[in-house]
Amino acid sequence: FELTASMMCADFGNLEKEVKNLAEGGIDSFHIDIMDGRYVPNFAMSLNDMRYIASVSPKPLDVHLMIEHPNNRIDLFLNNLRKGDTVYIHPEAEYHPSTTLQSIINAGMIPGIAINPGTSVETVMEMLRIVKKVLVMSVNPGNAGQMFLPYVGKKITKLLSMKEDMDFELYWDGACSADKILEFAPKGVRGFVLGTTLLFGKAKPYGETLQRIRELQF
Ligand code: S6P
Ligand code: MG
Repeated sequence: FELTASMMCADFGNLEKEVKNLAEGGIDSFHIDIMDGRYVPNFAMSLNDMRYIASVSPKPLDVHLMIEHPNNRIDLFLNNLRKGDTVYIHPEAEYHPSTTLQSIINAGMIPGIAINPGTSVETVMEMLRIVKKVLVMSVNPGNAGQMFLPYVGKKITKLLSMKEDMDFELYWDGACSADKILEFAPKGVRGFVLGTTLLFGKAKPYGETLQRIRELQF
């Protein structure tokens, strides 16, 4: 399984060092939470933060756009990413989300959608045929350090059964803990976004934490 670092939880005073330590510690990619204070009630990282991390990161970026009408200025993000980076949009934030996904595909990036806890699989069904990645939100988007919402479990089970006939992989975002990885990695969830619950703000070096997660006994 893949492990991604939620960079809004990193120490911004030492961003280059944080990126280096995480990369050397074995992280697979960097998760960049972009917020506009409208689609979600918070501001997190900005375009410039993303650009900076892209410039110092040896690993792919995983950009999570929590902004209204991302297609209006999607070029600003796409022009500053590398082919093979992932861009997730929230379908509810766009009138024509499949047009936005097409812009992402045309630029050579991996298209993804993020599904909110209150959004059902049926509403995003058609987009599941276009995307390569689905980010299941197990907390409401906007903040790190929230509680896991247990009712999301049923939706993950449903998506896992659907992905057999489709071409997407499932990723977990929000309150990701060791017991969730233990439960859901064997069931087929491909990757996990690590934030304050498991990775940041701990006394241990990132490399040690990441190694312990990889050694979890299933
Ligand atoms: C939430 C955001 C997430 C968080 C992540 C933090 O709006 O999309 O990526 O940063 O969930 O992890 P944790 O363990 O603090 O919940
Ligand atoms: Mg996120």
